[in-house]
Amino acid sequence: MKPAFYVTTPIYYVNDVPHIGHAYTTVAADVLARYKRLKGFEVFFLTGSDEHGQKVEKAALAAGETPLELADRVVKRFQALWEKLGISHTDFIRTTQERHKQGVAHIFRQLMEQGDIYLGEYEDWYCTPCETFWTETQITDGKCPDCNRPVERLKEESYFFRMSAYGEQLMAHIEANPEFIQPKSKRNEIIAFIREGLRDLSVSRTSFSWGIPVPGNERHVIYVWFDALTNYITALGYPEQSGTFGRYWPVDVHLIGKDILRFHSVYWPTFLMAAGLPLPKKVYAHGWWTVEGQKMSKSLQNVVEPNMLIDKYGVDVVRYFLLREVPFGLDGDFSHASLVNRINSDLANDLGNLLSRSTAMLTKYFDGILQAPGELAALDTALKAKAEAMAAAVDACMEDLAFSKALQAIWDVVSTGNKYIDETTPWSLAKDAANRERLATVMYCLLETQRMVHCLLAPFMPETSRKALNVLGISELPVETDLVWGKLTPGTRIAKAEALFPRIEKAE
Ligand code: ME8
Repeated sequence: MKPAFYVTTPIYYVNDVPHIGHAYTTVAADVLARYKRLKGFEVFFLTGSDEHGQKVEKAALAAGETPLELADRVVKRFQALWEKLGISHTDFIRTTQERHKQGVAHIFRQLMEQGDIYLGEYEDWYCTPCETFWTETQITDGKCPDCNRPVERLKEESYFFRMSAYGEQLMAHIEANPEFIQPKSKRNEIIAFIREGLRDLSVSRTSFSWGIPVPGNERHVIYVWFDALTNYITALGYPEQSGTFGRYWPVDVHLIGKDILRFHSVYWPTFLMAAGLPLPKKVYAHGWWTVEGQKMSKSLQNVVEPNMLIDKYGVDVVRYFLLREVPFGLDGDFSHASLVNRINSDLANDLGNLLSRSTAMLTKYFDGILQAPGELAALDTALKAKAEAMAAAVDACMEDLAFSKALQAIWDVVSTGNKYIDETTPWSLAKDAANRERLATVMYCLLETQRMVHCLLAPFMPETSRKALNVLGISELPVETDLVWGKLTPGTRIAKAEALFPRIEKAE
């Protein structure tokens, strides 16, 4: 049986339409999922939508719809975008689905029965947009420390989760598992937060009704984060613990943005500990995108719409840019100029050009028929060694979720391939029939290198790789055993490749 791998994205709120921030996490998860499939894993890749809570209720009211009507409408936009971006998720969970509501009610009831959830009274400062309570010392000038919007005083009867009882156990887990929270800088922030002491967490609301009712007390709805986080197990069939849940839990990695790390690395693990379930193996918080140097916001009208980018530049360009431009884990800035730069230099000049140059030469010198290579010379062995080392380099990067570095490792080989053409000068070899075998060897090395490049690039740029591998006479999705030298078969007919990426003129 294949080994299992489980990766998730956050479930996105339906009060907002998808933008590049959402696309970023989802593309990263997709690349990881595709890479793990290539490596022989059976992957469960989960994404979905967060549809309950006051934010959604308010947005629906403003739009003159019921919350469910709003959710039904907006969720389609997410789903359509994921389709357009080539996202290969296994399941899409909506928190309004019956399977989810039942699972949440189940875990809530269990924690109530064992005394980890109790009824009390809550009074504090509340930020409605963030759906978060803050203490007096956390707010400044009556503003939310996260979003800087005004907070209001709120007092209500509330169910509490005994989070304070799990602080030590959580700390011990974090210390024993250095990989659990990543990247490291973020891990330190969380450790500092837990050291201050965990308070019990309010896990129900009575001030609105759009949510999952507390079992046995319908005046309360379950706190939206308790509800939302549980999606990661309800999608696997929890509370049923065999079957899919048994196969995939604990999750290998929760991919999230840094804005929601505390929910994933403090709240969620303590809920799981209380429920007696194993903790996630890894929670990875990536950085934040700004746009042309500014925070993305509706009021600044600078929200970057992925649909528009895909229509203009193509899906693989967007996927490549997002993961190449910024090291995963750091903040980054989106600008059209840097996107165009990446297209022209990395994609058109380096990657695209290498394929068109080599296939054009094969057409010209050998009528497009790949010849068997002769003995390898020093230049050839050097190229082969680089191509062979690439698979291990990419694998190490993918283990660390260093997507940008993985792409650099691939591009290192692409540049070496381009240099190899300049150094072997096939056009001068072609002038003398005595060099026929040498020319055949050079052509083989060039094309075989690109086969390996496109196998490893397939998780990042599925369309581009499919096209390139097709040109090389390969129609199957790459698998792990393809990542070795010498798989191209002599005799294969290889047509001159069309440009993979047209250059973009700066004026556009
Ligand atoms: O927080 N840069 O949903 P959400 C990078 N429903 N990533 C960004 C981004 C940006 N500028 N903006 C958004 C929620 N993201 C909850 C999650 S999970 C159980 C519940 C991405 O719609 C990033 O992944 O506000 C971030 O964590 C997520 O969108 C927040 O999406």
